[in-house]
Amino acid sequence: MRKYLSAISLLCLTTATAIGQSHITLTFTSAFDGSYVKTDSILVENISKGCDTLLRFPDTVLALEVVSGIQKNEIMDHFAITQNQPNPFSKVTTFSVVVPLKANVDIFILDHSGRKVALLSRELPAGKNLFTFSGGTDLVYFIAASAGKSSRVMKMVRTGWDEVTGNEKLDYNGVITSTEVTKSGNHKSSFSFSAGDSLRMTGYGMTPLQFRSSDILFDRPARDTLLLFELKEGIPCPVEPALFHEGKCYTTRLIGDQCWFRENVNAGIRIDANVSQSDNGIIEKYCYNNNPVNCDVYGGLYQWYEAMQYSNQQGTRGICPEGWHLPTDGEWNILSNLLGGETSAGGPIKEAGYEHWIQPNTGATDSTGFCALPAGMYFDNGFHHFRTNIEYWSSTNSYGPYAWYRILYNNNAQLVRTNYYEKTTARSVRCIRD
Ligand SMILES: [Ca+2]
Repeated sequence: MRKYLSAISLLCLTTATAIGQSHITLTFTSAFDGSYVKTDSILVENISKGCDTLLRFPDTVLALEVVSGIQKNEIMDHFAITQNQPNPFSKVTTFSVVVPLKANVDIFILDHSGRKVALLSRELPAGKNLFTFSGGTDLVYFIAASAGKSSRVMKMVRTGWDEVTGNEKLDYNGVITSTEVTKSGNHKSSFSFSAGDSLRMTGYGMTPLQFRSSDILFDRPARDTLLLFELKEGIPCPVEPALFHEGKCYTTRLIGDQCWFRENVNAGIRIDANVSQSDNGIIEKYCYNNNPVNCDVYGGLYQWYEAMQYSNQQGTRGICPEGWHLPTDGEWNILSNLLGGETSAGGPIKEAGYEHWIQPNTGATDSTGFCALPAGMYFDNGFHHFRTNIEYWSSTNSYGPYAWYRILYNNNAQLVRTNYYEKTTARSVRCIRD
């Protein structure tokens, strides 16, 4: 990720002079596990205005026409980079820089890590100035062009490693003088944007294992910006892609027809686990080993009555936000059956890899994006099974001191349904949409 951050800071430097323009260019790129991946589509929602627009690959640039609030600079509005052709490209591609008036222009080519691989500084005549770029060993490049107070960014994508060559090369091929002005990116007439509006941007792509993946970014852009989606498996629920609950942001995942939290609930105040959670109007949680850092990563651990907020009704809201509830045993069954039943449903919902799960983390693909983490549990005056198990409550009573819950293990792919240990055991909670 450090590589991408350096790319962003570099581009911020080259675009910092863009304030005052009446167009803002948002350029999107995506990574999975730190490596560049293709962004299939991007949903940009203007939360302040209630309108949205969808970009589809290879169109990953959105030029926002700022309606008001920023002083217009009519002439340099038309300063633009046209999308390179072809894009994606194998070895050589062309693009043009449109200059409305003769100007000194700096054109940088940056690779995906922000390293400057080519630079061309010269006076360009008014018109469409043509350039040829030969790719080197990278799969994604950015063109950054600046003239006076205006700057623009454009992304170029390679088709694959097979065309990898030596050094990058940037050539100037002259100018086409024309009164026609080409703007960077696509202008969406139905999509409006004013200075200060908040955008929610959802990027979609595929993981290297060909699972659908997504990420959500929030921004209130005031200048040209390069935005990086850090894609995770699964897609968010259209009805509520992300939400705040008890001071924490959660993202959501659509699995079949169900909409689940992607993170374990971490609501309430931490108390030491030798003190029982109680019906006191305050959500209380335990953190594994009484360490708050474990709550930040793995979520809180809740006794059943506390998770239910002292209701006995299955499907009750409990510690979930309004519009959500604690999943019933039947809702867990629907998820389990969708994923092949109790013997195999664990694999598609466990986070893959060994960052949190101890090896072998059998069957874990997280193809659903549910991202179950091995939070362990608290019972019998001790914390147990950290990084090897997670147990999720259902809101369905079994009998007396028992309720139904599900267990995931590091050494098999099961999603086990059981009621074996009492409601006083502290377990993890996921919320599901009403
Ligand atoms: Ca309480």
